[in-house]
Amino acid sequence: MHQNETIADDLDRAAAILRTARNVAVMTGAGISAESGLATFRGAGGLWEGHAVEEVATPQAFRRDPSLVWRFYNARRANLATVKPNPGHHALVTLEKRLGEDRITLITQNVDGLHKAAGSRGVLELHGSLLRVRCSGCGRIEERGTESLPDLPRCSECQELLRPDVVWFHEALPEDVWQKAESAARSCQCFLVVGTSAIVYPAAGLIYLARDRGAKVIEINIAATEASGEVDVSLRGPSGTILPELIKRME
Ligand code: BJW
Ligand code: ZN
Repeated sequence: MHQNETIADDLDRAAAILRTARNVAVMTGAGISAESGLATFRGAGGLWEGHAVEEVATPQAFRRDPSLVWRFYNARRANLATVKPNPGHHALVTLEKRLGEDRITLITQNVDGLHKAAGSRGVLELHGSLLRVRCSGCGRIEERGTESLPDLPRCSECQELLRPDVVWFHEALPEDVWQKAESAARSCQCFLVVGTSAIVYPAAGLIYLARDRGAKVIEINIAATEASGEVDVSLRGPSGTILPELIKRME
């Protein structure tokens, strides 16, 4: 069969799964924001190229050299002010409107805030947000958007160091957010996974939790991932093109 026909067939199969599901869970990763101009984490041109992950995304790194860690995060926060959501993010807003908020849960590993910026309402941010800071002393959380911060920003209440409100390796995910994500994965009939390498746990485990509970799994990614062998439909291509096409085919 011609390759384009295979893709068209897979899109139709995926659209049929989405259409017949009572509840849908979507989990996104850095790939959905790639077409907004944000680097993904892994691979050539990735955010961590030139940075050892342990140097910037662990609590140990922050204790060792907080100013290095803040420079890395402040550069990413400043860059966020220059980007906007792409057609992939917008398609998920359309899907939320079409299904109604009670039938869809949008789970993201991303810390870029682009789903909310696009207008998605119920977003579960598993790994926190670059737009918030948290006090490493008193735990107070503040929205600071993309405003410029010093290399060693301090809490106005207790003077301890602030940190980005993101989840680093070896840290627990926010408990309430995780509970909601797990419950959505357990109770959906369709789990749509977009633009993630599915390497990082516990997030990647949601894919298998949903599948083991009987959900059909659809993957959208430009490349094969850790999860590709386990999914029902694999849509290979950029999410900014595939997601709008998929939503169109649900009509
Ligand atoms: C496109 C596209 C296009 C491109 N269209 N697609 C050994 C050592 C240490 C830890 C562990 C270990 N073994 C296991 C662990 C646990 C660890 C883990 O999973 N490590 C793995 C690397 C093995 N996990 C943790 O530590 C977690 N915590 C934990 O386990 O706690 C235990 C605990 C329990 C109770 C109490 C206390 C502790 C925490 C994980 C936190 C992850 N945080 C990060 C950083 C966030 C802050 C920041 O941004 O700096 O989250 S890591 C990073 O990876 C980020 C992402 O959300 C996450 C996932 O990455 P993602 O989104 O999948 O991006 P990429 O780059 O990997 O993939 C992009 C994909 O897009 C690719 O597939 C492309 O093909 C595709 N793509 N363009 C569609 N246009
Ligand atoms: Zn404080």
